[in-house]
This record gives sequence, structure tokens and C-alpha cells, in this order.
Amino acid sequence: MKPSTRWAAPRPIEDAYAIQAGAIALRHARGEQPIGIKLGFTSRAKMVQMGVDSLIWGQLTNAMLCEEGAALALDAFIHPRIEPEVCFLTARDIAGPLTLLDAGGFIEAVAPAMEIIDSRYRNFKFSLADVVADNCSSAALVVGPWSRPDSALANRGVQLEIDGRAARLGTTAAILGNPLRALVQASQLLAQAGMVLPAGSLIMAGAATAAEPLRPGCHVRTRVSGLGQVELSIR
Ligand code: OOG
Ligand code: MG
Repeated sequence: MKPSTRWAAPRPIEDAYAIQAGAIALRHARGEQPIGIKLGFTSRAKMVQMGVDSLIWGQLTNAMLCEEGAALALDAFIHPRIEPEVCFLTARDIAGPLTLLDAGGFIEAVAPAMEIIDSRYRNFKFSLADVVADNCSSAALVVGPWSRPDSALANRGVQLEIDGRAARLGTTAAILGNPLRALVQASQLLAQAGMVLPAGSLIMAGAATAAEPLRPGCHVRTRVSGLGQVELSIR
């Protein structure tokens, strides 16, 4: 039978981003404000843990931002995990692809951060398109003290502690060799999506290590050498 010309070739990733955009539009319609974006799978450790092989991005809203001092209740989550990250605050609109040389000039500040990921898929088992449609498992984030981005970020020790014990050890070099590259990647993904990221936005660079499950009553801390630490208590 002659193939129908009415059917376009499958575009699973493009369709998944369209689903993500639809879900984010619903959040905005409920009154949530955009605060920035997150990258996923910028480190080998995360790709291996989740069995995928490409970088992805999702969108953050103010409803996802946790206060550092406040205890986070887990009731609203399904099976949350936490992972150590670096967060950038942008100084200027990102309205086109940046090079690594440009990227530094677009950063106002940098901070140690943690992302709480959660997934609609059982056991976090998903394809790349599945997880993109689920807004890249974005559930919540907590950002530590901001520093000026005036020193090299490429190889800082990263430690994720749970209840005072080191659960994961890594380095910022795990994030694309240098977390600044996350900015370069973000600028390219935004350009592909035809989006401008306004100055004052957050960019979560992606986890430096694999994620750890969160349990009620635990206390989690991430230290990034030279950038300080960020803590979260779980109710
Ligand atoms: C997807 C999100 C990946 C990261 O930092 O690499 C991510 C997941 O692991 O469920 O946020
Ligand atoms: Mg993450």
C-alpha cells in the first residue's frame, strides 16, 4: 500500500516538549510565575543512573522554590529524590546561542543548590521523550547563598550529605566538564524553542552526581567547595 503523505514522521521529542509546554501553560494559568529553567542529564552519573543519553530541559516556577530554612513536607510528592546542583542567576536576557566565552558575562551570581526530582513514571523508568513530557521530573528546588561568578567553577568538590553522612561525592567538572557549559547548552535549547530567558532567571545546571531518595524526617545538605552549602530539612 502506498504510504499516506498525510502522516508526518514521528517526532517524539518535539511532541514531548509540546506536552511539557502545555503542562507549564496550565501552571501559569493557575497563577504560578516562571522563574527559570533546569537542565537534565548534563552529567554522565545521571545519564547512567537513569539509562538515557541526551541532555534535556524543563521549566521552573515559583511554586517549586523552597525556602532554605523551612522544612519541606513530602505529602505532595510521589517518590521524590534529591540531587546536588549548581544554580546560575542570569544578568542579561538570553536571546540566542552563547559561546563558552560569552557565558560568563551573562551570569549575575552562582549558588550551590539542590533539585528535588519526582516522576509520574513507576521507579523513574522512562524514555527520554517520557521524561521531557513530565517536565524533566522537576518537582522542587532549593538555592543556597549567591556568590559573584568571579572564580573558576570548573572543578569544585561536591558533597551530598544525608543526615550528616556523605551519600554522594562528585565534582562540578561532572557537569559537562564545566557548569558554564550548561549555560551554553541552555542558550542553544532556548533558541531552538524560540524562547528568550529574561535577566534575573535561574538556570539549574544539572546534577553533579546521581540522585538519592528522600525520606520523611531526613536532613540533606550539599556543599560545593568555594561556594558554600545549602540545606533542607524534610518533614
Ligand atoms: C530527570 C531529571 C534529570 C538532572 O539534574 O540531571 C535532572 C530524572 O532524573 O528523573 O534533573
Ligand atoms: Mg536535576
